[in-house]
Amino acid sequence: MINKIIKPDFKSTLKEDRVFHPSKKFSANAHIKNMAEYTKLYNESIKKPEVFWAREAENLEWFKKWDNVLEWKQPFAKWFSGGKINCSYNCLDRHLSDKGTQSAIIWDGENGDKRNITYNELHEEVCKLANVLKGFKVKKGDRVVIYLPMIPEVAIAMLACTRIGAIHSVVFGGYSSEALKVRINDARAKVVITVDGGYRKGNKTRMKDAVDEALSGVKFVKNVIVVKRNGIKVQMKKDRDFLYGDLMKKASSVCQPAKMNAEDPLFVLYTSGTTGIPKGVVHTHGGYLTQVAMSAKYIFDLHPNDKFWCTADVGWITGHSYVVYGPLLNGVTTIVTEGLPTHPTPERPWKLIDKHKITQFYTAPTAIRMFMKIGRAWPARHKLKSLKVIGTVGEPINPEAWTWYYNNIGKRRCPVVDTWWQTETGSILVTSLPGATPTKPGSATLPFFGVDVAVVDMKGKKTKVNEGGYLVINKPWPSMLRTVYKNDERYKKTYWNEIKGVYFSGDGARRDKDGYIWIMGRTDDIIKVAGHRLGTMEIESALVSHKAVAEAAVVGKQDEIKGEAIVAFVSLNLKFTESEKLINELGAHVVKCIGPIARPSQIIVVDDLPKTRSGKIIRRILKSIAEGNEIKGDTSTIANADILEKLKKL
Ligand code: 7RM
Repeated sequence: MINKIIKPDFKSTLKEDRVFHPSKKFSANAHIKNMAEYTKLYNESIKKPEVFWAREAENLEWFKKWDNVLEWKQPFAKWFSGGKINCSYNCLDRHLSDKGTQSAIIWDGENGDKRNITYNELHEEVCKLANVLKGFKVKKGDRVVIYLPMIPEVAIAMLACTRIGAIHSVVFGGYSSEALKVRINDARAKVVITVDGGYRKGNKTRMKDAVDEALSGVKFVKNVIVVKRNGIKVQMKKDRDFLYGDLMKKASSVCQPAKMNAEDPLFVLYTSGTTGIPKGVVHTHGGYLTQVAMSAKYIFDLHPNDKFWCTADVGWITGHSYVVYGPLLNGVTTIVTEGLPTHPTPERPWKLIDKHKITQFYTAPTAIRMFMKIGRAWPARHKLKSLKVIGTVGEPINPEAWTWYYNNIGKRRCPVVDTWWQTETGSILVTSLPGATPTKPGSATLPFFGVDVAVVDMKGKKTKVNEGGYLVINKPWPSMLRTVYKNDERYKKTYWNEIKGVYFSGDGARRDKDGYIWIMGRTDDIIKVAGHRLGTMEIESALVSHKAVAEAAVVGKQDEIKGEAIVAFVSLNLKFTESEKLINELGAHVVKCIGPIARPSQIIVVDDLPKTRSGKIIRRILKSIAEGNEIKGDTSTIANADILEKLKKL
């Protein structure tokens, strides 16, 4: 639910008038060459969605054609129902006759390890692992949790699930055992695929231990498959845990792809919402695959032999759609990298681009700002001549970072695509098209094909030019989430009830005189820290689960690199007093409950939190305090006004 007490600050201060046009040379070879082509297709996609999407779906291979392109009983959509399809078949088998020996995955490990996996090899591995899963009695519709670092096995595991129709749920490797447990429980997974441990800045991490902890007392997980990565010693529970390598040695490499219904779930991905419990976002086969394949093709202008590098972790939606499925559905090479891009040196990404002749680079503003801070000397040493398109995703990009990216990575040659979308949307919905759209730094530009967006007020009325409002989507699209796993009510309430009749994104935005969309950030209690999506409520529940904490309120504070940083205000239980030790302990406690990404950068102890008469914490005030700003707006609703004076002194 959006926080009705915080009226979002919709005044946009961003002024940016520059416009960048794609070069003639780029446009000449692009799938979409100019705005006239974009407009024509866009209009068709909105006026005749069934014609448009049927044509796009036909680019995939279906075992059986669909009966209906769309059945829409708001808020439940069915796309391509009656159709039969398989994801791994479309990512792999379909390409083998002409691309069998081409690289499907080029992997660059954190410790210098490298692997090059051809489509033939990937197909073989996927079939083998699918047979291993079958051996563990995994059937259509069963859930498999994947808790792995960025190693090729993560893609193999996802594809193996889709081959037999099992539903995968990838859990970000940086989540703690407790966060993992919540997800395994909600999904009621039958099998978990994990690793002994990974690497972080050269140090070995322990992941199997976290799985063991998460599984204590859990009966429904029958087997754990353990990939060997960093070689640390781990415990193997008899009859439950098996080494990936041992299992694969014995597995057959012949596995027929399951014929899945278009509307069968493909995966569940947990994402933060505005309550303490994450939501299992459900995506299905037919619609998701169709829109992910076509969005990757048009937005990154994919051509045969392209090498596509998306730096996201597969634990997030960006990794699902544009590390694994988008590139493989298009038969290009995907670059998979483990560890920080700046480790062992800040030169790593630029070296990699030149070495492999990478053609598309897709990253987040937080990474761009970090590269910017480290300095342009590093990319300046590299030609980066192979790059054609560079992209950004995850948070609003400030025009300075956009321009730096354009100048220093794109070398003023490559169009920048600023792509807006969400875990729930499955694929990119607002973006420029690199060969067509004139771009404005800081704007995600225009709606993608088939996407009917609007910026409206709470009543659903369109806002005026440049006036802020809520970004909504008027009509269903193929890769939209179908529901929240096992919770249709939460799905309806969160996405289709805030503003009547439309999909509520939770983002604030404005449209300028050219119809360009400028995203202004979240209007609810979700924050983006270094591109990671976190719910303030999750962090708050972690804090109050510590014995010293009486109450907690978490807000996002503007941060030069991370976009937002986490600031926590806590009041303590009577027996406890503030100390450095306690503050450190609280930070560590959040890490234990969620993971290092959720550690507050600041924890501030207060006597009391500012509240309304009905007891709701007024976060707006805390945000101003955290950012060192004057407290603006109405403060008359505060019940405990005396606390305000104390807070101001902080
Ligand atoms: C893909 C992803 C979704 C939230 C979304 C926005 C923010 C994403 C942009 C952006 C401005 C962008 N999925 N967001 N892309 N804001 N410009 N290009 O990030 O589910 O993890 O997060 O991210 O607030 O609602 S996500």
